Amino acid sequence: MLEGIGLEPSMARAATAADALLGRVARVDRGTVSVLTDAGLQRASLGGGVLATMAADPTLAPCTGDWCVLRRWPDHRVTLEQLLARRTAVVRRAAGRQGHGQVLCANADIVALVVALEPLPRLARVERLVALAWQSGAQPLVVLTKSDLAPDADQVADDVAEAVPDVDVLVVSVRTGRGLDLLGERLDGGLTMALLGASGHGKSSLANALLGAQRLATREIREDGRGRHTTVRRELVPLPAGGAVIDTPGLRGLGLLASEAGLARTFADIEELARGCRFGDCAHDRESGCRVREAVSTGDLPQRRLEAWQHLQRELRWATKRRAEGRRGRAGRDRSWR
Ligand SMILES: Nc1nc2c(ncn2[C@@H]2O[C@H](COP(=O)(O)OP(=O)(O)OP(=O)(O)O)[C@@H](O)[C@H]2O)c(=O)[nH]1
Ligand SMILES: [Mg+2]
Ligand SMILES: [Zn+2]
Repeated sequence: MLEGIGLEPSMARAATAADALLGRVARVDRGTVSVLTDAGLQRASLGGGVLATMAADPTLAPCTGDWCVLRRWPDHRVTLEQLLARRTAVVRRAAGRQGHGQVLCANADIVALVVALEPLPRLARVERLVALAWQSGAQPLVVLTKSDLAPDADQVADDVAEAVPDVDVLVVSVRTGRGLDLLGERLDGGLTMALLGASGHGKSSLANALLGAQRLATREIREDGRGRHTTVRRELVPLPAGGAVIDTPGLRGLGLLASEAGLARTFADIEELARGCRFGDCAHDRESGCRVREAVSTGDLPQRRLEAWQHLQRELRWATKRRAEGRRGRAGRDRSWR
């Protein structure tokens, strides 16, 4: 079981005690976790050590995708005693909770940003999702869904691909089956793919298609075109052919955590041009000798892309400041994700 979903020899060494059992968290429900193990699915409560660590740092609460060590007690209780170090983690700034991010999923190898082709995707949204994915340490992948509803799917895919250099863009449809084989191949070798994106864009439908079974609930989107949050829990589902998908609830707000790494990767073209600016701290606004604005004026860099970068930079500064202040700001909620 665990072999097929990314088990590494070093992990097995963490669970050698007679009463210890290695596992991977499939889902979390208020204080109990469901854990995949070689002895089947185990329900476990949280051990004292884990509870203490979580109190100090909420991002260390067990999360879907985590590898962990369980302990089986003589009275048949099972507790989660240790989380293994995460290789990747998708973390976003949590609404209202200062300082700490919210971990959306752990140990995904690929973070698939699921965006419907109908209605027409907004490139700024895709860039923002990709920045979040780069920060996780996993490989981002853009998956454009519902191609059956979009006659100009290929054109849109080209536009998206241009906005996110270094990231592959797949066009899929669960209705026609387009692209599903290619998507499935990405999991070869027992990789884990997390599905992230706004509600109603087809994450659970994709998970079901990869699984070959209607295991996860899906629902029609509302008449106003907005999703309605059918999925309410993050869930890791192993696939029959190996590998696993993590289905997640639709993202409402999408705060960036104060890390510039994700932005730099998403806007590598701007970072590259910026090295040619006269001033090292050029904001590409009104400074003289700005190579970035020059590229905009010659048409080498789309104006929209510079604006998206500036927007995200402002937001990042705002988040950093708020974290530094260490208290709840007046704007306690995440900015809504338009
Ligand atoms: N035409 C078409 N409809 C699709 C496709 N994929 C998903 N849908 C429909 O889109 C609606 C939403 O799909 P879901 O899979 O529930 O979306 P989700 O992203 O999981 O939504 P949340 O769980 O709310 O975050 C459902 O009615 C699906 O049948 C597709 O490829 N083509
Ligand atoms: Mg869903
Ligand atoms: Zn500049």
